[in-house]
Amino acid sequence: MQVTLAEKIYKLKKEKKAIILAHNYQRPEIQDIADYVGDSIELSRKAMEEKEAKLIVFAAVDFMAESAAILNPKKKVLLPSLGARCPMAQMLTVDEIKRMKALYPGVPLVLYVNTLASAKAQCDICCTSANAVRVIQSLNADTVLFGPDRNLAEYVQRKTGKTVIPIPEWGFCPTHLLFQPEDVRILKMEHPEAAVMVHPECTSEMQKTADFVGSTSQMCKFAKECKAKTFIVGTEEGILHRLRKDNPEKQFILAYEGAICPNMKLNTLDRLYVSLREEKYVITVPEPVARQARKALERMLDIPR
Ligand code: CIZ
Ligand code: SF4
Repeated sequence: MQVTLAEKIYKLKKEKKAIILAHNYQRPEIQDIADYVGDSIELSRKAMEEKEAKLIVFAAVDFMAESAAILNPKKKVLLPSLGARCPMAQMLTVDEIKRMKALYPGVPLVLYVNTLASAKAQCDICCTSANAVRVIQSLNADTVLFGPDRNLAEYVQRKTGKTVIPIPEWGFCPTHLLFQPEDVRILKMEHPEAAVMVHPECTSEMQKTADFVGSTSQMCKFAKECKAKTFIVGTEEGILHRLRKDNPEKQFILAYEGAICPNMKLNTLDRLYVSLREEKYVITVPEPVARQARKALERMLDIPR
C-alpha cells in the first residue's frame, strides 16, 4: 500500500514532537495537515502555548517565522521554503526608520508585524491588522509613525482620528493592491445580496466598497456571524479554503481571482515534508536584535484581545 505524503508528515511530526502552524493564506493541503491555522498573532500565541513542542514548522512567510523564533528562543522554528519572504517587509529599512525618527523626535513608532526583525528592534510596539486600531488607541499620543503598509496606516487613521504618518510613504502589499473596486461592482451585479469583506491592506477605494473591513481572523468571525449567504472576499485566496470549511452552507467569491501571494504559496507539501525530515530552514534572530524586537512584540501581546 502506498504511503501518502500526508501520512509521512503525520508520522514524522509525532516522532519529532513537532507542531505545524499554517497561516490562513497557505495552500489547502497545508492548512489541512496543520495543527493550527490562523493569522500571524494567533499563530505566535499558539507557538508560545505549545510548551511540549520543541520543533515548530511555521508554514507562512519569513517575518512570521522570525516573530515565532523571537518569542520562543528555546524552540527550533522552521520555514519550509527559504524563498517565502514578504516583499512588504523588505520595504522598510532601518535607515528609513532612523531618518523619520530624526524628523519626528518623540513620536512613537508602531510597526506592523510585516517587518524584518531589524526594523522591529527599532520600534515602540508592533501590531497586526487584527489589533492595529487597539494598539494605536493604547498609546498616549495624537501622532504616530506607522509602517510599512500605507493602506493600513490610512485605515487606522480613519478609525482612531489620530495622525498616522506612513513610513515609508508608499509601502504596500503587491497582492492586496491587485483588488480593484470595479471588480466588486461587477460581482455585485450578479450577487446583489452578497456581503463584501475587504482587508485593510487593500486601497482605501477598495475598502469603501466593503460592508466589513478587517483582518483574516476578523473576516472568519464576520462570515460566521453575518446573515448573508454569499460573500465577496478582498484578501489573499488561501482564506477561501478556511471560510468554506467553516461555513459549508455559504458561498465565498474572491473579488479578484488573481489575488494569490506567490511568496505564501512557495510552501508546498513536498517542501514541508523535507523541512520536517531535515529540520531546515532554521530561522534564527541574533541577540540583541531579538531582545529589542521581543519587547515590541510582547508589548503588543499584552494589549487585551
Ligand atoms: O496578520 C496576519 O496574519 C496577516 C498578514 C494578515 C491577516 O489579516 O491575517
Ligand atoms: Fe506579504 Fe502581501 Fe504576501 Fe502577506 S499577502 S505575505 S503582506 S506579500
